[in-house]
Amino acid sequence: MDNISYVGNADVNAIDHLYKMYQQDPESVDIGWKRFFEGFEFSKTNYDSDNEVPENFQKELKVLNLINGYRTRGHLFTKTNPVRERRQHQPTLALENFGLTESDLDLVFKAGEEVGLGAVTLRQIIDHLKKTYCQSIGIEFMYMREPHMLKWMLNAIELTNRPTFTKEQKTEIYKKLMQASGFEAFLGKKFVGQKRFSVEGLESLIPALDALIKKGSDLGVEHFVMGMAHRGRLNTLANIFEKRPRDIFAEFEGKEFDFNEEFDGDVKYHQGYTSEVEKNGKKIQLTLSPNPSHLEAVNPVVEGLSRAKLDKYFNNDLSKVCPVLIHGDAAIAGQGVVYETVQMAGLDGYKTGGTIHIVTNNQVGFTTNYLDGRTSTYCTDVAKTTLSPVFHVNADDVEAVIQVIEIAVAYRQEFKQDIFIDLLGYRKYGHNEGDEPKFTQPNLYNIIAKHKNPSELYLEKLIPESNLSKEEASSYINAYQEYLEAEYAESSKMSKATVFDFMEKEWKELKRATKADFDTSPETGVSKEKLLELGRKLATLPEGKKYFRKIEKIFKDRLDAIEGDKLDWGSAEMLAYATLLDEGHPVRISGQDVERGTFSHRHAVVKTEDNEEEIVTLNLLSEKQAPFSIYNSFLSEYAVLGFEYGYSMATPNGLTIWEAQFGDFFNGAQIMVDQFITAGEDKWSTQSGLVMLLPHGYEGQGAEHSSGRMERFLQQAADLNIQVINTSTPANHFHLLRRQMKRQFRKPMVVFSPKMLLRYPSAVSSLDEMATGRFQEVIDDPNAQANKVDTVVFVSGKFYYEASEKAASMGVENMAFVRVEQLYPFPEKQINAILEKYNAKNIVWAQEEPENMGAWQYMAMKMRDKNIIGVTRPESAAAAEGSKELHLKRLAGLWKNLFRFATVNA
Ligand SMILES: Cc1ncc(C[n+]2csc(CCOP(=O)(O)OP(=O)(O)O)c2C)c(N)n1
Ligand SMILES: [Mg+2]
Repeated sequence: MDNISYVGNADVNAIDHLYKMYQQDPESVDIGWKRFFEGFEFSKTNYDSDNEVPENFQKELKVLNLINGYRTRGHLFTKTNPVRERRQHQPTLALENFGLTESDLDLVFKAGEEVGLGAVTLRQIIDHLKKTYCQSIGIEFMYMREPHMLKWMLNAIELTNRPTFTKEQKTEIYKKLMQASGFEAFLGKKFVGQKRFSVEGLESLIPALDALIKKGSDLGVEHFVMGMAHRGRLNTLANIFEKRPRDIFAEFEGKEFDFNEEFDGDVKYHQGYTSEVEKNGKKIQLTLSPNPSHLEAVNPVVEGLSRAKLDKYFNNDLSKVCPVLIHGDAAIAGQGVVYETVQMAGLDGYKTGGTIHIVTNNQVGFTTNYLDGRTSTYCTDVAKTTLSPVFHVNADDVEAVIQVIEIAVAYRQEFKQDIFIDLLGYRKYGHNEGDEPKFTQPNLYNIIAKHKNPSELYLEKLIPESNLSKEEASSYINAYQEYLEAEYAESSKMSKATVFDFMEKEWKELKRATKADFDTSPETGVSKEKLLELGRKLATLPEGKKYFRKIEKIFKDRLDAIEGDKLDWGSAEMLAYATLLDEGHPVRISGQDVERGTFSHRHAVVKTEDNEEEIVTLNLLSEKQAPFSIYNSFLSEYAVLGFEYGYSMATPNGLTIWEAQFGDFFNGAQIMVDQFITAGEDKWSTQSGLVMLLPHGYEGQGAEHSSGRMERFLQQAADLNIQVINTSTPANHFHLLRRQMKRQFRKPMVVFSPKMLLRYPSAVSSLDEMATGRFQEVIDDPNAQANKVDTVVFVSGKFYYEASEKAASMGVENMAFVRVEQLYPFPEKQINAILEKYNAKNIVWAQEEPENMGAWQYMAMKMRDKNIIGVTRPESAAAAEGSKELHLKRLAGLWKNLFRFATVNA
């Protein structure tokens, strides 16, 4: 039975058995077979309905089995590769593999109705199937599980077969193809040997994107958000986004950017772009996300950008925004973030109504042949994770490419799910224009050198069809070349290259930060009455519902904390959100288990005990409030952080937060931090107010539950790129979160958030501390008497409590414990003021992290003129000790080291 769906093992008895099962219970067989039997139930009605299956009915079954064979395996026998023979796959679709013979070819079969032909000969059926499934398009879709979707797809491909384009449409397609080739040829001529990552061999990408936008806009899409790597990006910018070629040429000419000094910029094929184009009389918004070299990393960022646009402008109408991801064949197969992104597609917190994935498949990754690039048959096999259909299409057959693009966008609009197009072409040159491909693929590149480009091939088809004359084509080619020449002339007059504002519309109210902006923090207090009003609302569960007793207690404690003026971390955090929501700033939080909170401190979402109704008190504040969204993420860091980064880039007015389960796990998303979060503004002049909450602190929980790797962020801190924070009080956390929305610019922020302090009796704040004031970058020691202090110990986060309490227990009075709550931007003025106040003999940085981690090396650098002394755990390869015992032992060593400065005996 296992082999029954393989046509090579087609055994009529087995099918007969399956059919009997189907008759007893249609649900007992696979959907493919169910569909298959449904389709020819009609045949049966024409035969005697006794239990014996007559011979001609058996033959009908064989023909149906053959139809099924083409549908499921036809894609293995296509002509989709323009430059190579395809690999051989077994079993083939030969007649004998279905128990049929040549002599059956001219018999008439009712099974033809299954493919919309009516009763016709087997020859006609096969001819139709070959045209549909085994020419320039190969389709994988029979694994789709929903019958209505399967039916839609069958209709789209079998009934439409090859569409006939009008003369005008063909001319349009030709023009786009000609522009794609013409643009590359022009760059090749003017900028010899410069990297441009030519699209040649896959030029049909350009008419494909053009058709995608046209068809998509006909079907209601108003905004396309795209992500793509190097290949064909400049061509896409010029011919799809309508970026002026002169601006691209100015970049090729190496002109300086017209921008401030600190801006480092990025290579021309990484910059983002936003534009508005007109298609069929409609204005369509196009966004191309900036992109680092790290292949596929942009995928979740595009999804986040798309989701933000859906939430903000379209009330979550998924038909209005369409994400498009363009992948390389090697990258899509090799990079795990593709899988993570695909897994997000249907999740409540992340869905964007289906992504159109296009693979620019040139059958090679740099020098690596596709055979060494993957185990799966196709580079797109990740699509099967979500049972998404895949079209493999010969990139030389541009009409076939347009056909599948149009089906894909219609499918996406109909079902709001992902779909893949594997555009199979070749790479005309080496990896870049200075690279020699014959070192590694001599045979293939001999063939490619002689292969005509797709626009020539298309012209050769159009001329005999009388759809285009040679003269007309020449006039189009000449006009385009003249246009490029004119643009080239303009570019040489430009003194600087332009930096384009990415998503200017969203960001026009905001400015860029300067150093002076960090001298102090803005006022972020909220009146006590307002805090009490909002606090009561967020801490009161709606009446008339049944709650778990422990939850009622937590909410009562929260209310008591607010009314009793002793706010713990969780209450202060919730109040920060409530006030921001009340002031019109949407708040979005995602991460693993964030709804309750990993450490059970948040309870932003409460489930009723009897029917699991979700109660979110932060959405019950007032009619006018901004929305609060909180989502438990799936178990990913890389894609989720990328998504939230993208979301924040499109949502300057909202607070976007990603929380790690423990800070230790953030490094699964290290690429997002290095390539986007810390460097985005410097490379692409984009801004983001993303907040990363990384639970951090040495509490004896082991090597992977202790450290958010502060040292890594501090090493990257430069040019005011991020804010690195380790706060110690609920009130400061409150001001910190509010500050993020109350400045005229946005900066990503990483917060080493506490675990222990969530329930630490002395880590509480009063409403007064939140009603006035601002975020304090540095907090002086409230207990120190300046005249007694000869040693100033700078500390950070929860370690303050441990160190100062230890000192108090020892009766130490000569040491002041000063908290550096903001590590970067370095609060130099505030630190100097404190040092002046104490005029101490010893200046110490004390931390619980090992010597090679934490903020020590950074502080040593920032305070190198102050003879600062470091007190740390000993250097360590692992981030923390593996047991509580060893943790305590090392802590004892740390105290010994620190309190050598004490003037009392320990
Ligand atoms: C994550 C990552 N690893 C390695 C590289 C280096 N690299 C640049 S292009 C390339 C090959 C990409 O092949 P493919 O995805 O097929 O795109 P193509 O250049 O063929 O269009 C590699 C390995 C990179 N940019 N990113
Ligand atoms: Mg490739």
